[in-house]
Amino acid sequence: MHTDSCGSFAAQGDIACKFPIDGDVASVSQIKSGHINETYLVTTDEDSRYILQWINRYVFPNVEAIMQNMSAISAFLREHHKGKMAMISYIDTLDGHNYYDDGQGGAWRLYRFVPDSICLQRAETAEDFYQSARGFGGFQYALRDFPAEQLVETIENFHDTEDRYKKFREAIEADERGRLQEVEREVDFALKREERACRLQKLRREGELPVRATHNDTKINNVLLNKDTRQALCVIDLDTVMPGISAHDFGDAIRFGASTAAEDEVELSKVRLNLDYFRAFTRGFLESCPSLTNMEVKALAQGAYAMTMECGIRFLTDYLMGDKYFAIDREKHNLDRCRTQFTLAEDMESRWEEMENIVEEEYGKIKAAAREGLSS
Ligand code: GN1
Ligand code: MG
Repeated sequence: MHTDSCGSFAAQGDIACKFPIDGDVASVSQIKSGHINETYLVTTDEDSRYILQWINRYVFPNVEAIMQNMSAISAFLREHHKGKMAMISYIDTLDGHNYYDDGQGGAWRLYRFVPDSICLQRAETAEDFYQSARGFGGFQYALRDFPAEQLVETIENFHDTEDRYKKFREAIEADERGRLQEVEREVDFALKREERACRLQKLRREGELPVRATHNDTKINNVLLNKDTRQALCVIDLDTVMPGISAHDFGDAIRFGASTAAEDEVELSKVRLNLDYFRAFTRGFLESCPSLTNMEVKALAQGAYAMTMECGIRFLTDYLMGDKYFAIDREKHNLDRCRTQFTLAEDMESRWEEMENIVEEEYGKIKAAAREGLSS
């Protein structure tokens, strides 16, 4: 078996053999994508390719629940949207389990690499970003009648921004790594914006925003595009599909994909909201998800702001707690990530009207086209 230059992947190769793969493992390489789970590409001597994933049990203690949610969603999409919404399917282990427990705390699962797919870490063009919006919007639309209450909450209060603030305060209080002094400016920035960051929570509680089965982790690297047409092929990383609100799916995609810089950029002057990308995503999301209510559409810009602030305080909370949750590649990585999010949120504040106008304009165009369709 071939080993990669960055180390031996023999262990992952052995784990892949616990599943009924075609041929013998020829090579394993790590795909650097995401901060929680670890992902590997496994190729066999028969040229079959698989994606093997190690599930982080600190973040997902209930592996059964994530696999159960996934099966429920797959079954629903197969029944109601046959052929329209591609889904990855996990392969059972040789002894019939939907994941492999390595006996050392590790949980592993495997699926076939989706042919002709690419996974982008950043949109190369506004069109790529538009396509990712079609993927996530289409996913949301396909699940519009899915009984969200049947899903297990795999991470409690995941996008409950108020609860995120509560945990943030606890981390400040505990200051277990003595890092508080260094981040006073960031703490102050976050606390001043608490009410604004939590506005959607209130609307959800008051029943103004419907609770649906949402993806909750809509970074562009969670939708596969066709490598030739670059159209959305399939939404992946369904571990956080849970009851939620649509504005969060819109918003998380924006905070990651419509920023002019990487999530961990250290040169903060490079971090801005790219309004062309914002428009492209809005158009794709609204076109592919016509089931959104007027209130949901009105909440989209706020969703982008809420997700950016929330992610910023999550990074900061983890930094204060000693980097336990998000994988880091360097010292202060989580602090750098927090700073980009806050810079982006501040930029959104100054471009609020433009963001709202874009949503309104794109929504107007879609409604006008629908009316025209009806009358012709
Ligand atoms: C984590 O691992 P990844 O990149 O799919 C996190 C998201 C954050 C994101 C920040 C389960 O997602 O909520 O928005 O990092 N996932 C979980 O980049 O916490
Ligand atoms: Mg993820």
